[in-house]
Amino acid sequence: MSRYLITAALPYANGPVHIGHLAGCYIPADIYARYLRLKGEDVKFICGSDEHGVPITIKARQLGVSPQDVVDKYHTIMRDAFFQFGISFDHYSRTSAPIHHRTASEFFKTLYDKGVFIEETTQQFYDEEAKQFLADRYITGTCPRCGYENAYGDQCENCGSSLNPTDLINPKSKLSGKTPVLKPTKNWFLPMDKIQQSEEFQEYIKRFDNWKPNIKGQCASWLNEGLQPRAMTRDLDWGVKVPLPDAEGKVLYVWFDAPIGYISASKEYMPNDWEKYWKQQPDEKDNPTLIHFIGKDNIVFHAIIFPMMLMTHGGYVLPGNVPANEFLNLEGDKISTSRNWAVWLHEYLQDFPGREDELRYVLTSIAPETKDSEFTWKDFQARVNNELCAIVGNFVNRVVVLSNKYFEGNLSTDINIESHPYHAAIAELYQRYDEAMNNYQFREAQSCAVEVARIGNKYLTEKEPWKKYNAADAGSVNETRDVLINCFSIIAKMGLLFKPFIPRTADKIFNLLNISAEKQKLVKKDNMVREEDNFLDSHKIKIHTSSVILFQKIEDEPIEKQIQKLHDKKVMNNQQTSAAANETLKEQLAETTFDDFSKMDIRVATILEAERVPKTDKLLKLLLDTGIDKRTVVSGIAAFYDPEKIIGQKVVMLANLAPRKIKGIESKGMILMAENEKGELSFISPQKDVITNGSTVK
Ligand code: B3M
Ligand code: ZN
Repeated sequence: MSRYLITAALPYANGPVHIGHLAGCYIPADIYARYLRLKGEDVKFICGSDEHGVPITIKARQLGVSPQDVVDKYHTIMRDAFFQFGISFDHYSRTSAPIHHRTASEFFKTLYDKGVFIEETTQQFYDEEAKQFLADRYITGTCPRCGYENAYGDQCENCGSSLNPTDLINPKSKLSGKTPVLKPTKNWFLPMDKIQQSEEFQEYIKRFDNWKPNIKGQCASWLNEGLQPRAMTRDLDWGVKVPLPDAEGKVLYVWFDAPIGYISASKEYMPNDWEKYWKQQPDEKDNPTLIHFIGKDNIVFHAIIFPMMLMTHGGYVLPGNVPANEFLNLEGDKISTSRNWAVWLHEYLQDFPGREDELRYVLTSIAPETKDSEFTWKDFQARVNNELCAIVGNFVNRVVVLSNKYFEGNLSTDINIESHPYHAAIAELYQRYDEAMNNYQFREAQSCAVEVARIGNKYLTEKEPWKKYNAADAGSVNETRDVLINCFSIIAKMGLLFKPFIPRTADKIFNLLNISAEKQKLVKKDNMVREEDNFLDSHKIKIHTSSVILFQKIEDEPIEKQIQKLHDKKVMNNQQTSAAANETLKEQLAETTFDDFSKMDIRVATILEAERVPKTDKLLKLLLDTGIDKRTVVSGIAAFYDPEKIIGQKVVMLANLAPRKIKGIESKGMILMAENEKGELSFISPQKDVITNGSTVK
């Protein structure tokens, strides 16, 4: 028996969980944990809510509540949804737990005392009005690459460039709306460049050769580029306080404390034994195996940064595998929380009560194991109806109905159920199943279980007891009984293989056939994977029910409803976004004094020349006649206007905007545009010809 510590990524407690989370991480982790338990391994499956980080503070601010309120709400919603879907965590904790703060803090202190960190003072943006340093996400400004005016300090969502806050043109604090100032601040950096060179790390990364190609590939590209030191502390007030005297107002970087959450949750669950699942043992053979299930956006943190932390701390085992999945898309579009393009688990549970296994089955059938994949409601319906109902459920029910018809459910007899002719084919499926499971190929493993049901259906159809049974002929009665018992044996095996995938359905099968929990094991004998001896006892086959409906067919109507619901959400969401934009606008307007307004020199001008700015999609370089001078303005309107067609166009401009350089061109002023809720832009021009260049707008 080996010891395994299995983790699933700690979900951020700033929103509920959707099918993308389930398919990407929680179902695969659960399948693997359940599979290892079937094999009799010593497994601890650990997870919890990630309750720190900037997204949570932003959400709290949006809702006007405290970050603790936000995480309390979502922690419960997420934990309950996981439980309902049968995700069999041994423990589900949270990073706001005191034991986590203590554990993360001690971990940091150990690294600090060992001199692992580099202390460095850097210039960070500071909001003088809110009196605090600003996390990257709290700063917005114009993207230097594409001119998009609402880029974040870490990324422009328009062109996808990753940015530093100091790259932004005209940065503004999201807290006060004011221009932030640069102020020096000290932080502690993990010297990832140096650790990358260490012998221990070089030895560790040899493991990547046996990992899934998507992880190997991503890690290789990070390592080839060369890792950079990364700050492990942040100037923020929500999180685990930095345990140093000169670190007032600083917390641990969320990606430093979150993976330690796996350790603190283990401690909370096994106060006396947790080290057996985390630490190197006196005899290397006894070392536990650590496996992290995650989505692809978390690879670097689990395969590189966390191992570096464990390594520099010392004493811990390093991850044995990080089987990350790619992303699941929904009805042709990326799943997005902010756009509300998702199937939320709590909503699914309301709309399809008691049908958790159906969703588990479908999400595994289409799991994004090697590349992004797609969920559609029609495909969901087809897989439930054509596979679960028509193949699996139908087989079980046919056998139960026939057993009642001919034997009143009592088939108890003395036969060797392993002797039936399909035994060899099923034995082979067991080997394929086992190999696929060990390689984290859960789609393939699940299909082996379905294949067992296909074999059963075929066998029953060939034997056609409904034609052969004759109550007056003892030979035909016995043959029918044998056929049905063989079918139950196939059903029992199928139930065993299905257990990690659709556990509640498997339990229904085990109940039907009186198979106790101790017998639900996969064992290895003569190098073959198989079930326990006497797994199904032929004496015990007494069926106490007249029919068994494992799965209900899904009709068109509820599917149409779901599709409609998604599209309604999209429309509603667009309206909400523009409503929110209006709110912001109202606030901004309310704050503008007449004095502020009078400072603006707004006037009419005419476009004399227009050309695209090379290597950009959005920008046009314009020469304007402003009535006072001729000047160059760079404007992000290329998606809406062809340069050739706007020569001679009258526009309204802000003429006294401080000049700024965009793509190396000095831009003096800004053209004012009207924008609809889709973000489409239009010039605003005067109605009457008497308005000429230089006329002012007041
Ligand atoms: N909370 C990111 C995420 O939910 C992060 C994972 C932490 S795992 C230690 O995608
Ligand atoms: Zn951009």
